[in-house]
This record gives sequence, C-alpha cells and structure tokens, in this order.
Amino acid sequence: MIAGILNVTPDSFSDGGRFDRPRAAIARGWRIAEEGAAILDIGAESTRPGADPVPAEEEWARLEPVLRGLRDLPIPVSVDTSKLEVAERAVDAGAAAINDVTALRADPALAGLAARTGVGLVLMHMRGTPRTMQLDTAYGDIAAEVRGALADARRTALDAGCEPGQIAVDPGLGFGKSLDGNLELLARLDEIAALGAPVWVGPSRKSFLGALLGVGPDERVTGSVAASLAAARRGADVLRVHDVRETRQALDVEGAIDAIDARDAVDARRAGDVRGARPPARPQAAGGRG
Ligand code: HH2
Repeated sequence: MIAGILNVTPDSFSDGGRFDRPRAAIARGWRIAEEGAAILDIGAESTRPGADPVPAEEEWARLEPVLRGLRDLPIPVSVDTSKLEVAERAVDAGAAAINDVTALRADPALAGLAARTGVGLVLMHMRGTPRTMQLDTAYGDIAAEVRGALADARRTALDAGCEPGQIAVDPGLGFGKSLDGNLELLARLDEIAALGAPVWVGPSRKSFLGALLGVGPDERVTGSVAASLAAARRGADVLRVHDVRETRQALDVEGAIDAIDARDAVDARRAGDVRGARPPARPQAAGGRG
C-alpha cells in the first residue's frame, strides 16, 4: 500500500511551502487519492534534521482547514503528529490513524487515545529529536537496536489497551541514521517485519538517497521508487511516499510480473495453450509509436 505524503508546512525538506495554503493542500490531497494511494498522511510540523518544534496551536491551525476540506476523501487520513492535543482534535475531525515519529517518547498518552478511539497508531523509530538526531548515528547492530526499540514501544501501546492490529511500526529512515545505516535497515527490513506488526517505511526523497546519488530532493524520485520496491520486497506493508503516481506504476508493473507463474507459462506454451503464446500485435495508432 502507498501512504501519500502531504506536508502543510512552510519548511518541510521536500514539499515545504508548496501546500501550506489550505486550497492547495486540499487539491493535493484529492490528487494523492486519485493517483493510487491507500492512505493520505498529513503533517503540519517538519521533522527534517535541525527543525524547530511548532506549538500545538500553530500545528492545529495548519491542519484544521485541510482536514475539514478532505472530510469526504475516499481513503483514510493519518496525521503525522506527536502531540496528544493535536492528535485528539485530528481524531475528532475524522483522522483514522496517528503517525507518531517519536514512538510514544514525546507523549505516551497517544497510546491511550488510540486504545479509546480505535484509530491506528504508527510507531516510528528516531534517536533523540529532529534537532539532535544526526549528531550520533553510530549503532552496534542497527537492525537489532531499532527492532528492540520498536518492540518496546509496541509493548507500551498494547499495555495501554491497543489491539495488536491497530499498531504499525516504522524503522524511521533518516532519523538519526547514517547513509550505511539507512541502507542496512532497508536490506534487513525482514527483521523488522518479523515483529509481526504491519511495517511502514519512508525512504522518499530523503538525504541518504541524495548522498548516494549526488542529487537534490527533486531529483530523487527514481531513487525513491527503487528504495520503495526494495522495501516492499523485504516485507514493507505501507510505503510513505511523495511521488504516488510513480510508485504506484512501479508496484503495478512488479505485481503484474509476479502474477505470472513462469513454470506455468512455459508448460502452457509447450502444450500449445494461447496463454503461453505472444499476444497478437496491437493495431498501431495513426502515426504513433505507442
Ligand atoms: N518521515 C518523515 C516524516 N514522518 N513518518 C513515518 N512513519 N516514517 C517516515 O519515514 C517519516 C514520517 C520526514 O519526511 P517528510 O514528511 O517528507 O519531511 P518533513 O518532516 O520535513 O515534513
């Protein structure tokens, strides 16, 4: 599944300032749903490295008109917040999930809110805060450490009364991790998936892709799609992305290839079954190369 990102902030690292007016944000939300996202994830406070926190009133003032304008959206909305006050208002306004990038460290009471209301809860791993997280990116065994921290946060949510099916986990790519650390987490994502909770993952346009490819955020679309496909193959359930259309197309092509049973196709061709034969040539559109 794809969770399309909508940041209603002036300062997000990739789409900051593009959707900070409600009209533009609401139009983008509808577009994200049309392009094939299963979830819309709305954030009103940037968590890019070094970002300053936003007061709850300001965060809610950014979110409220957008949530109101997207009330009839055909897909569920998650709200990317770590503040109980904001989360409570968002749930009242119809949000189906809370995406907490601190995995309950900022406010453990978010677990009680999810237990009371039944909304989904995404628990993401981060070391420190956005201001401090890139100061120390050294780990012993990064996948084991991240998995252990997510297991503890999940236990806290279960102890607060959440049902297992309500809780998703996310390794938090780019949050207090080096280039190699991010790549290793993606390569070993199956170990996070072994926790048994749905896995979210968000490589989209992040700076580790920039470090790998030597390009700025707007030129990281292809790298982001490649990282998403690699994550899906290793057990990710939800891909949190800016570029919904491109990611959807890549997943659809991969899905169509995976749906072919190679052995069946060969056997069918040998038996003269049309399923194994080449499809008939399609008539060419006038002057077109298709
Ligand atoms: N990444 C960002 C924000 N929220 N939530 C989850 N579950 N997983 C992530 O990887 C994740 C997240 C950062 O990306 P973005 O929202 O595009 O930028 P900013 O924080 O600058 O608004």
